Amino acid sequence: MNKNSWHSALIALAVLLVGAGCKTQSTMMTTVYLNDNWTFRQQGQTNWMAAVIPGTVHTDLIANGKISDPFFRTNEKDLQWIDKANWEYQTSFEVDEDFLAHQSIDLECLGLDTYADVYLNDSLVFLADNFFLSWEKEVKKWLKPGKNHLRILFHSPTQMGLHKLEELGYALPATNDQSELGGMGDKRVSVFLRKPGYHFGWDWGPRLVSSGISRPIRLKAWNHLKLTDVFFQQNSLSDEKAALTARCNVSSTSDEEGLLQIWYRDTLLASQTVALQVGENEFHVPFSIAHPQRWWTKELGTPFLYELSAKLSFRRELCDEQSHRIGLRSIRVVQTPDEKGSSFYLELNGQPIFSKGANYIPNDIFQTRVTEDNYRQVVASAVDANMNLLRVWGGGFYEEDFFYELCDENGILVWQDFMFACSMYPGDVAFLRSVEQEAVYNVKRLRNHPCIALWCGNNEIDVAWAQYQEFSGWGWKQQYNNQQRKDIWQAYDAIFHKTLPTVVGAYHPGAFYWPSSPYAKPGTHATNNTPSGDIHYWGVWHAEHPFTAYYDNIGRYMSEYGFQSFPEWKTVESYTTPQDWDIESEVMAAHQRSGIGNLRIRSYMQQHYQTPNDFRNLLYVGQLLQAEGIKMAIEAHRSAMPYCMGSLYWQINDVWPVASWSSTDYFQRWKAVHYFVKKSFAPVITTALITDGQLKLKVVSDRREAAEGKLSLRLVDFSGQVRWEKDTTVQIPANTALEMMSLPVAEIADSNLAKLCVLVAELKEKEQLVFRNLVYLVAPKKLLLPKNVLVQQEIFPTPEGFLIRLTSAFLAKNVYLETSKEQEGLFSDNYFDLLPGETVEVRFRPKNISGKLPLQAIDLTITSLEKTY
Ligand code: BMA
Repeated sequence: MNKNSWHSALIALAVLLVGAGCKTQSTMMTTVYLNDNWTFRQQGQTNWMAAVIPGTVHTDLIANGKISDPFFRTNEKDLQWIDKANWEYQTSFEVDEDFLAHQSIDLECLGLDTYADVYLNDSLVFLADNFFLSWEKEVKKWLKPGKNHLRILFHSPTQMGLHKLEELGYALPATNDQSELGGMGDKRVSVFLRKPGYHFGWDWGPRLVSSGISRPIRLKAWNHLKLTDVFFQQNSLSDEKAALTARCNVSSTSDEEGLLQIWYRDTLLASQTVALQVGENEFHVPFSIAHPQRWWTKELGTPFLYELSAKLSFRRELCDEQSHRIGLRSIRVVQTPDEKGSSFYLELNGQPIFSKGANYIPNDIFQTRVTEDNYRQVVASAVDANMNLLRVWGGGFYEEDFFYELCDENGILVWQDFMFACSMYPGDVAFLRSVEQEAVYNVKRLRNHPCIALWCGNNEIDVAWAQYQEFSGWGWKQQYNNQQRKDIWQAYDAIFHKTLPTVVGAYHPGAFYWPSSPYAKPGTHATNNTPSGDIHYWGVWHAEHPFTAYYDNIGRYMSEYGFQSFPEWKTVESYTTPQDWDIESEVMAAHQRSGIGNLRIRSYMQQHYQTPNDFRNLLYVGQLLQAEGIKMAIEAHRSAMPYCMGSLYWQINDVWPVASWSSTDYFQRWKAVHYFVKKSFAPVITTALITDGQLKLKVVSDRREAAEGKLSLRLVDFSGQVRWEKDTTVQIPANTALEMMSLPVAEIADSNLAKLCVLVAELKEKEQLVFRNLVYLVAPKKLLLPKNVLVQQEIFPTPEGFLIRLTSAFLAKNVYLETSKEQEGLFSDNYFDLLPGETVEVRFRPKNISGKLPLQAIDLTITSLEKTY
C-alpha cells in the first residue's frame, strides 16, 4: 500500500474523528489512525529522524539520506549492518476526555516487522514476534487526556534468530538464506523467525533484512459492542438460490441484547436478535440471495461481486459494521482416479478449468512502498496475458487486502501458499503456537475473497526433505542424526499435516488444502512426471534438458517451471554505470542471484541463437530465448489437455531489478516472454511440435462449445514467396486439445529450404483468423535471415496513445519496439515476427508519468534478430 495514500486518507480520518469529539457512551465505534508524526533512530543513538508509516528502516534511512539506493550497483553489500542493530520508532498523539470516556479502547497494530516491544506512555503493552500477524491490545488504562506517547522497539531480527539457533543447537536447512552475504557465515536464521523468507535473499532477490511498522496502527474506541470479524459463508448455490450464513464475532461489555442485520446494498437480507454475553461471542445469521449471479473467471463469464454488510446495533443504535465484497461460486479441486493416476484440476461452478497463470512473489523487497498502482499493473498484466490464476508463493507474505480485491474484481483465482518455502522449521511449542495464530489470522482475513481457490502448506519442502525415500530429495536428511531427523520431520508433520489443515477446515470450511507444492499423494513424493497432484518441472534450466523436454515431462498440473532472462536495457541502466555493462561484471553478477544463471543462459543461447554482438543485444536475445522456452512449455502443457490441467510458470514479477525468471521486471516492464505468454494463453491456440522429422499440429480450446474450423498452412520464404501450402477442415473441440495433423517435415521443405522459410499455421473460423502460429523448421541460429532488413514505420496519434503501422519487404524476426524512459508505455504486441509484405498495427499506450504532459510524439527504436550478430 502506498505510504502517501495511507497517510492522507488516514490523517484526514483521524482529524475528522478526534476533532469531531465523541459523545460519552456513544454507541458508534470511533477510530483514530496513528500513522503520523513518527520519528526513528538506531537504538543507542541520540538523533531522531523522520519516519514514514507504514515503512521500513531501510526506506526511512534512504529518505533521510543516510544510506544510498540499495539497488544501485553493489550497494546492498554495504547495508548488511542494518539488520544487526535495534531500531526505535516513536510518535505522540492527542486524545481528549470524550475519547477516553469509551468503555474500551483497543490499540491495533495491523503489521509489525517483526520482534517489536510496544510501549504506550512508557508502559510495555505487548511484545510482537510474527510479521504475519496483526496485534491488538486493550489500552484504555495507559491512555491519558492530552498528549500520549507511543514507542516501538524493534529488536535485530538476526540477533533474535541467532539466539534461537543457539537454543536448538543445530542448523536447519534454509537453502536460499544468503547468510554469508549478511556477514553471518553459515548461520541461517530465517527459519526461526516468522518473517518473509525472501527478506534474507533468494535466487532472484537481494538480502535486505529490514524492520519496521509494516501496516497501519490505529486506536479503536467503543462502547458496548465491537464486531471483530464477519465471514459470509456460502452453504449451497443453485440457479434459484444461494444459501449463506454470516458468521459474526462480537466483543461485548455487557450481557444484553443486540441486533444483527445483513444487508445487500439497501436491501435487508436478514435480521436477528442476539443475546450478548460479556467477552467474546459468535453468532450465525442464515440468509439467502435469490437468483444469484455467479462469480466467474473472465474466460467463462463475469466476476460478479455482491457487497454485503453486517450491521450490529445495541439499544436501537448502530454500533459497528463490516462490509465485504463476496462472490458466489463453487470451487473444488477434482482428483478423480483414472488409469494413469489421478486428475488434478479446478472446477469452478461445475466447469473444469485449465489454470493458466504464473507464480507471484512480492513486488518489492520493501513491501511498504508498493503502490496501489503497482498492484493494479501486476494484476492487469496477468489479465492482459489471458491468465486466470496466480499462485501467491510461500517465500513472501500473505498479500495486502488490495491485491485480493483486485483478483476478485478481475476474475483471477489465487492459489494461496502458507508462508513456508524451501526450508525446514523448528517444532517447539512457541513456534507452533505462533504458526497456528498466523494461520487463523490469515485464513480469517482472506476467506471472504472469491478469488481464493485453494490453500497450500508450503513451497517444495515435501520434495526437498523426501521423508519417504531415503535417496531422493535435496540431500537434507542425511546431514542429521536419527533423533534430529525425527524431530525435524515431527515439526514438519505437525505444521503441514496437522495445524494448517485443521485451521483451514475450521475457519474456511469446504476450502481445499494441499500440503505442499509439488505434492503427489500421501506417502510418496512428486517427481518430474508423477501422474497425480502437481509438479514443479525444472529439468529445463537446472538439469539442462532441451526445451523439447517440456513435452516429455508433463503432469496433471504444472505449478512451476521457468527460464531466466536479463531485464531490458532501461532496467539494467537503472542499477549500473557503463563500466558494468558485461554480464560477468561484479555489478551484473550482484544482480544475478542464481549461481548457474549466466552459465545456463549462455549454454541454451548457444544452442538456439548466434552469439549476440554486444551487451544490449545479449539482453534482447536472452529475452527471446526465455520467451521461446516458456512458449514451448505452455504449448506442451495445454496440448496435453485434459491429462494436464494447469500451467503456472515461474514467475510473473520481481522484487528488485535483476536477472530472473520473471516475465515482467521490477519496473513492471513486460519482457518478451510476457508477450509470448499472452498469445500462448489465448482461449484457442494451435501448437506445433517437431520430433524425429515429424511435425505434429494440435488445436487447444478453453471454450465450452465445439466448432469447425479451417487450418491453413503456408510455407513462406523470407522474401514472401509461398513455397508450399495445404488447407484442411478441422474440429475445434470444447475445453480440450485435439491433434489436427501430423506430417513429415520433409514433405514441407528439404533441409536447405527449411533455413529460408517459415511455416505460417493459421486457424480460421468462418474466414475469421482465430490463431496464428509461426513455425520455424530449424533453430533460429540456423536460419539464413535476410540482413539489414528495413522496417518501415508510420505513427498516428490516437485517443489512447499511438498507432504504429509497420511493414517490411523481407522477414524481420522478433521485431522489438523500444521507447525512451521519458516515453514509457505498453505496446499491444512486441518481439513479434513481421512477415514479408505484411502490415502490422501495434497500439502504444503511454504510461501516466505524473506531472508530465501527454506525449505529443514517440521516437521508436526498432531492433530485429538479424542485427544482433
Ligand atoms: C522454484 C521456486 C523458488 C525459486 C525458483 C527458481 O522452485 O519455488 O524457490 O526461486 O524455483 O529457482
